[in-house]
Amino acid sequence: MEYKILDKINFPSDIRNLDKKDLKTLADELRHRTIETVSKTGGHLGAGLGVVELTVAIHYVFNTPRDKLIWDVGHQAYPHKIITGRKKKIETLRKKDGLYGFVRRSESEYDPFGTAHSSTSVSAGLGIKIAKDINNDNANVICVVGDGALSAGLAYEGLNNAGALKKQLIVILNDNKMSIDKPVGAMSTYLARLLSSKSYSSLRNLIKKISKTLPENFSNTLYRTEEYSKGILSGGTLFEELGFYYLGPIDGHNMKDLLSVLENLRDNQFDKPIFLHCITKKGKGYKPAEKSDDKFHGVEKFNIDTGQIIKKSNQKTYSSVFGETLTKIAKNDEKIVAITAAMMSGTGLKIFKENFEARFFDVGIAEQHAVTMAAGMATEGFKPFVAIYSTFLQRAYDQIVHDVAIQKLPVRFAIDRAGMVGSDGPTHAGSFDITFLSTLPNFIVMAPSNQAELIRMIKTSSLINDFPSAFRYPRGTDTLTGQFEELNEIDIGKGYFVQEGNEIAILNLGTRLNECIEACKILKQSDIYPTLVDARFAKPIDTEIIDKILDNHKYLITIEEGSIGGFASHVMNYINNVRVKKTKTIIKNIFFPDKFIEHMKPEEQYEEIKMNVSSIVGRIRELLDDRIININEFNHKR
Ligand SMILES: Cc1ncc(C[n+]2csc(CCOP(=O)(O)OP(=O)(O)O)c2C)c(N)n1
Repeated sequence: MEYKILDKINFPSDIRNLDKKDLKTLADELRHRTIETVSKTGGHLGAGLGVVELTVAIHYVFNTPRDKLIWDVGHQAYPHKIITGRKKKIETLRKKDGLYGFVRRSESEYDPFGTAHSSTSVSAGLGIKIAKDINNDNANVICVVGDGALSAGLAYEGLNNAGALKKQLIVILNDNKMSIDKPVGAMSTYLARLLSSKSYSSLRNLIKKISKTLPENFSNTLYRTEEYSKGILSGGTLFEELGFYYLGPIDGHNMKDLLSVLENLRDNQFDKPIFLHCITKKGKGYKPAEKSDDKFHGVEKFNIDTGQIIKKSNQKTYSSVFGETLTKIAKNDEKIVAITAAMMSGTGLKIFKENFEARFFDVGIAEQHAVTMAAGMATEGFKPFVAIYSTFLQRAYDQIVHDVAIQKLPVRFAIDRAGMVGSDGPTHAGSFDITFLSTLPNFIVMAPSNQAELIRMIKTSSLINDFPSAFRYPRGTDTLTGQFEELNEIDIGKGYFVQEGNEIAILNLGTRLNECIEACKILKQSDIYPTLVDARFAKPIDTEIIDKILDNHKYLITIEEGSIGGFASHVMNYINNVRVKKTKTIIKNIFFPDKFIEHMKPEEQYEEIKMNVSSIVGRIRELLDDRIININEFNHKR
């Protein structure tokens, strides 16, 4: 498709050469290009569509990349990527060797700070501003943060510090009244009140307020450009109390208003940071997105005309198995409560909310709070299930250690998106949870090898009342075999033999089990019959089963979808430091390599890290080839 203006734009410097009246057309074209792209690549759409005007206006007014622009989360930065030198590459988004689905420093000088987890922008921006000040560099620093991201404590830590330091940082609130699901919390209500409050509607009053609060030159300029000051208010807000100049709310899709305000911010000196409140619409300009419940927050490839997703799997996701199972168990156990940190749909908990509204808690993007709140509930005899993606749980580590593990509170962690996650890449991969949880005293850590096992583990953890427990499961789908009713809870710390063979044993933790089964089938053709064990527990490990393996096998391979220091480390610790009997069994451990794995399809990732079927076969053959070499050496020496 040809674009009248966008085709001439490669960098923000091209935009700055445009006539102001063409910026609206540029924004419309950029919006269209973004829709066109995401329909082919999949990814985050709604958020980007909501900031198209803001993106164009910021790059037009400010001197990026010298002025630093920091997008919170970074999922809304696709339009920004298109006009900052990545127009041709945009269709490689989220693919192997292609552009990243969030923001990363290595991709462009227009991306001064990597993001993907939410609510970091103010802290990062403040750090950059402080450094600039020390270097006598007066470049502007602009952070764009969403209303959803403002539910996280980290955002307030940044605002609080910025207010106290009186740095001339520009924070733009992109208020679309949406997180992924509906936004939650008192802040969301407060922002809505700011928007609707009648007392701010009179232009005369507004100007008066502004004149009182803002530096003189700024309010004078504002006065002159009356047309945009409609709706602007200042003073008396929470943000003022935090030490900011508060401006807004303004219409974040009105190019003229945006330009006037941003130019004022650029051309004036302030003795405090600025908080500019912009009202935007998530999914703006694309009807199917505007109408959908999640405003096309994250989508697969879709048909542009209809908005229909092109390929939908009819298999069940692990997340939905979790949500449905917990809902069934909760029917007979009124102590069960479910907690999510802004990921109700993603974690499959919508069904739980529909059934038990009063026992469901979406705390917003507040993982730390979610964990400590769950710990509080556990002290009162409740059975909290905290469903958080592995990668986001990293943020709540001290709460896990200090509030849960040390107090031995029976909080249940449902850890979604464990292992490789495909096109969301290293910022979203669930690589570390086995390691960081199983290192903690008192924790019980499980990893189901399939969806039936997941059901068993949810049932099991509902019965663990003396310890914290966790079960971790991957993104994606599988075929569920087995009925809820017939799937019983399991014994703590007990694995099971999937098949008994000889010479070599595979000790698997998690959903590589299918690959191991396939690998065994292939090896059988070469008369190799491995024993295969599903360990189920990373902690406590099944020492009885390990003893049996060591007594009867020359070789042992452990396999898990996580970093070094996890399951294998506990197995090796048992063998080397705890077990009295020495072993001659040769042991290899398969886990994630010591590097962050790039974004690509999950199957490509597992191929790269040598954890797919053919690699598992290859690794077993390698071990057995060593056997031949060893025997040859032995014969030779004789
Ligand atoms: C720490 C963390 N938890 C959860 C997420 C998942 N997540 C990505 S975007 C998003 C919603 C952000 O809402 P908002 O800041 O309002 O931006 P919008 O998508 O509405 O533009 C969430 C919860 C995340 N990126 N980081």
